[in-house]
Amino acid sequence: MRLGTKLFFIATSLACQVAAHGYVPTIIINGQSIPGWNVNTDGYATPQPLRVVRPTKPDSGFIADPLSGDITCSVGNSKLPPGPITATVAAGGTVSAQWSSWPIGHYGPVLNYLAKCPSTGCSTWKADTGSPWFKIQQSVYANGEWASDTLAKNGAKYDIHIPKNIAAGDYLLRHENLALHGASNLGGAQFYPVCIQLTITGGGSLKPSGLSFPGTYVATDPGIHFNPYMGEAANQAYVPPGGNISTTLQF
Ligand SMILES: [Cu+2]
Repeated sequence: MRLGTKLFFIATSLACQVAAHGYVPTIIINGQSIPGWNVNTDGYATPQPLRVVRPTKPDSGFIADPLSGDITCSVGNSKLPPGPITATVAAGGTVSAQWSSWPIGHYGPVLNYLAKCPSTGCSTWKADTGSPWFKIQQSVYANGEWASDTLAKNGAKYDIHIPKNIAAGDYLLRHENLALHGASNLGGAQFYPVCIQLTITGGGSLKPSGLSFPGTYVATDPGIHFNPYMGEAANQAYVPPGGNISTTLQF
C-alpha cells in the first residue's frame, strides 16, 4: 500500500470515529413527518417515547460483523422498542427515510427489505430467527456515483417504494446503508441498518419471505468484501448482497 493510500485509510477510519454518521430521526409518508429515533434524546427520555423507528446505536455508529445479532435492526435487535406503534402506509405507497446526515464518500449501496410481523405485532418481535425477510428495493450506482452519495446529496433523504401486491398487515422495513469505503479489507464493510414499524394497508395476497438477518450476509460475500474505488467499473462489477428482488413484486 502506498503511503498516500495508507494515510487516506487512516484518515477515513478516524473520520468514522469522530464524525456523525447519521441515524433516522424522521420518516415521511404522504408529506407527513413522523418521528423516527433520535439517538441524542429518545434513548435518554423517561419514559422512553414511542417511536416507529427502532432504537439505534447511541453513537450512530456502525455494525462491523454481519453475523452479529445487531445486523437485524441495529441495537433494536437486542432492545425491543418501548411499545406498540406503527406508521401506516398503503401498499404501492412511499416511505421516505430522512437521515440526520450522511457523509459523502462512505461509498456503497442502499438496501431495503420487509418482513411480515406475526399476529402478535411488530413491537415484541425481533425478526432474527427463521427467514421472514425479502428484498424490495436496492440502489447501487447511477450517474457516476454510489447510491450513498446520491442519498447524501439529496438532503440525506431516501424514498422506499412499498410493493402493491403484498398482503396487508404489520411489517418491519429494514432500510440500510452499506458503507464499503474500507471494504477492500475483509471485515472492513460497515452496516447501518434501521428498522421501521409499518402497518401496510390495501395490497394483495403475496406473502414473500426467504431471507434471514443474521444469516443472509457473510463477510466474504463479494458484495461485502469489495473495492468501491473503481468508478464506473464498480457499476459493472458490483453485486449487492441479499440477492435479487423477486419479479413477483409489483410496484
Ligand atoms: Cu465512517
